[in-house]
Amino acid sequence: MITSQEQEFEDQGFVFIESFQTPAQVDEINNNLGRFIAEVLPGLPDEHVFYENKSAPETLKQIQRMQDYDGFFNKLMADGPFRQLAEKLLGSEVTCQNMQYFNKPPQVGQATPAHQDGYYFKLEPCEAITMWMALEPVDEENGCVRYLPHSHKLGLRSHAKTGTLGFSQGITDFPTTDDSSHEIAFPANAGDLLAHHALTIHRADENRSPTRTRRALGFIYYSVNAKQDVAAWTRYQSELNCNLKLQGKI
Ligand SMILES: O=C(O)CCC(=O)C(=O)O
Repeated sequence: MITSQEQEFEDQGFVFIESFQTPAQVDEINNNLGRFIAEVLPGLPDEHVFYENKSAPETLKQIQRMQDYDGFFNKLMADGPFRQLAEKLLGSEVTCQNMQYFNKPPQVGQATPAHQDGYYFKLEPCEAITMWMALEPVDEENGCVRYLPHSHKLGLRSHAKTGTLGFSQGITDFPTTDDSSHEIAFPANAGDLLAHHALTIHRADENRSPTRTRRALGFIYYSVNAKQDVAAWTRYQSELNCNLKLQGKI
């Protein structure tokens, strides 16, 4: 049976689910995140940890592939409501790809350029989903996620390098007048979840708050029907990592 969530995902390219996790569950995630940052993060390779300013630990902005480094985050991604929702919305079994921590530290947290995740994933067919769950209140001031409804039905737009660490590619002609008039901002509370199709155009502003962080967790799942061009993906990743190292960003 098709539920309204699946219908909305299919029509709009995203769904917004309030209180996907309870306050107690969010506390448990935040506690484990604190433990991960204190104990696990120091052992991660440079290409999986990004700072706005590498010499200032408080400017930590992204962690990649958390599920590979920690049992708690592996279970959270692989086993439970996030994966179940991914399978329901995509209508297929999924594989777990990447669990990410996203922060925009106050004063320095940069904007997320408009992009389509599918441009990075190199999948055929492009069947994948990204979930994004707020770990604290997120609004227009500290940089909430913004979606362009129905954009997942219009194919991939042209992307080019952005210079933004963690979001290396952005849509070249964004925003058109049409983009600006249709974009919707999604303020969220801790535990609220956004889930978008890999072709849905999205972005977020910089953090303009002088004091508040903007912390969230991301979950990327591919449909088992999607085949990755592994050679193209590996080539792109190693070129990117090499450039980031040369620029002293990682
Ligand atoms: O956290 C953000 O600013 C955006 C995250 C994002 O683009 C994604 O999860 O695909």
